[in-house]
Amino acid sequence: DEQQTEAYKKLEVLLTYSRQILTENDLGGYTIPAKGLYPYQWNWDSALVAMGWATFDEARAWEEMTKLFSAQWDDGMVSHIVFHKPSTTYFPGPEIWGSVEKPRKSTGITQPPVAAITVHKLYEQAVNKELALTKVRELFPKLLAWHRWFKTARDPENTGLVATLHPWESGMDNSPAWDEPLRNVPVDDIPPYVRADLTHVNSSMRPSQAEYDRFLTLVYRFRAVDYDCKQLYYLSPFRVTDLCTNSVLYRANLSLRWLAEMLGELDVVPEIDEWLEGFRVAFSSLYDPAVKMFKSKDQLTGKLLNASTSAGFLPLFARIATPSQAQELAATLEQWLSCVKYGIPSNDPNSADFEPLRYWRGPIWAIVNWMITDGLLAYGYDALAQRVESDTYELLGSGICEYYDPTDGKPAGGGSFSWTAAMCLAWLG
Ligand code: 9WN
Repeated sequence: DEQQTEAYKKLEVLLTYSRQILTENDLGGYTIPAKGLYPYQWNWDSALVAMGWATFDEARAWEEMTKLFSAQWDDGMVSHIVFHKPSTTYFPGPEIWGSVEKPRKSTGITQPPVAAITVHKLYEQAVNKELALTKVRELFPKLLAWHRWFKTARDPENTGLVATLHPWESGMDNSPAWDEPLRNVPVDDIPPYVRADLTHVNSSMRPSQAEYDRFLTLVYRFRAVDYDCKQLYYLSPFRVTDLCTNSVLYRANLSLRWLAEMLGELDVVPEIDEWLEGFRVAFSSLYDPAVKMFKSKDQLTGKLLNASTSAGFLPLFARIATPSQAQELAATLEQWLSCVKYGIPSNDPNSADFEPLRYWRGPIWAIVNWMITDGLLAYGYDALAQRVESDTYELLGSGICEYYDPTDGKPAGGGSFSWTAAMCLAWLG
C-alpha cells in the first residue's frame, strides 16, 4: 500500500546516499572516515566500512582490508591510523608519530580489532566465493599475527584480558571511563601544537585541551622508545582493561576460530581456544552487580572504573555475558532509554557528567548501536533490539553524520561519515 511504498522509497534514498558517501570518501582502496576531519585510513572504521562496501561491491570490500593490513608492523600490530597519502587537515599526523627526519606511514598504537569479524562476515555473505576464499587465505595469517600480538604485547602477565595503553586505542577517546586513569597521567614538557579538529568541529563537541595534552604526552613517551611493544606495557602511565577492546577481541577470536576451521588450519584452534577460555574466566571480574553493568578497569590501580558507558553493553556483542548478566544489562539499557528520546547514549544519561553533544560523553554512535543490537538479538531481547534499530533508522534519516544528540536526535560532529553510511547499508538496509 501507499505507506509501504513511501517507506521503501525513503530507504532507497538513504541507501543511495550511503553508497555515494563511501564512494566519495574512497581515496583508492581505502575509505577515509570523513573529509577534512579524518583524512587517513582508520583501523576499526575501515573494518566496519568494509561491511558497507560488501553490500554493493565485494571486491572493493576485500580491498579495504588488504589495504589496512598492508601497513601491519613486523611484530603483528595493526596501527590505528595508516597515512597512505599526505594531508594537512589532521593533527597529529605522520610527522608527530615518526621522527622529524623520517615520518612514519602509520601510528604506533592500535584500535579495537574488528577486522576478523569483518572477514568472517564478508566470507559468509560472499556471492563470489572464489574471490572470498583467496582473500581469506591471504588475510588469515595476518589476522592471526595481530591477535597473537594482543596476547603477547598486551597481556604479558597472562591475565586473560588485554591492556589498552592510549585512549585513542579504545576508539572512545574521551569516554568518562578514562577520566580517572587520565588524572594519573602527567603532562610532560611537550612541543607546542595546534589542534586541527577544532577547525572542523565546535570545541564543545570535542575532547578538552587537558585531554589532548595527555594524549600527546603518551604519544611522545611511546615514540621515545620507538613503540617497542615489550616496553610500552610497563612504561605507559595509562593502562586500562577496556570493555570495548576486550569485547571486540573476544568476538574476533570466535571469528578467527571459525575461519581457521573453514581453512582447515586446525593446529591453531587449541591456541585460540586457550585465549577464549582466558577471557571467559577473567571477564566476570569486570561485572559490577551493584549497578548491573560491566565496567572497564584501571590496571595500574587495580580498580574498576566508576563510569557506566555504552561500552558496558558490548559483552553482549561478544557473547561473553552470562544469560543472567544479559538480563540485567537489558534492564539497565531500558532504564537508560527511558531517560532519552533516542538510544543508545554513549554515557549513562543519569550521571552528572552526561553531555549529550560531547563526543563519547553522551552522543549516539551508529556503530555502537549496531554492535549492541547484534548482541541483544543473540540473547533474545528482540523488542529492545527493535527499539534501538528503529531509533537508529530515524536518526540516520536526518543525516549520515558522526554522532547524534540522544535528547533530540540532532546530527553532530563530522558530516558525510563513512562508518555511519556503512551501518545504514550493512545493517538497516
Ligand atoms: C583519533 C575516526 C576516529 C574513530 C574513533 C573516534 C575518532 C580520532 C580523533 O575518530 O578518533 O583516533 O582524532 O578524534 O574517537 O573511534 O576511529 O572516525
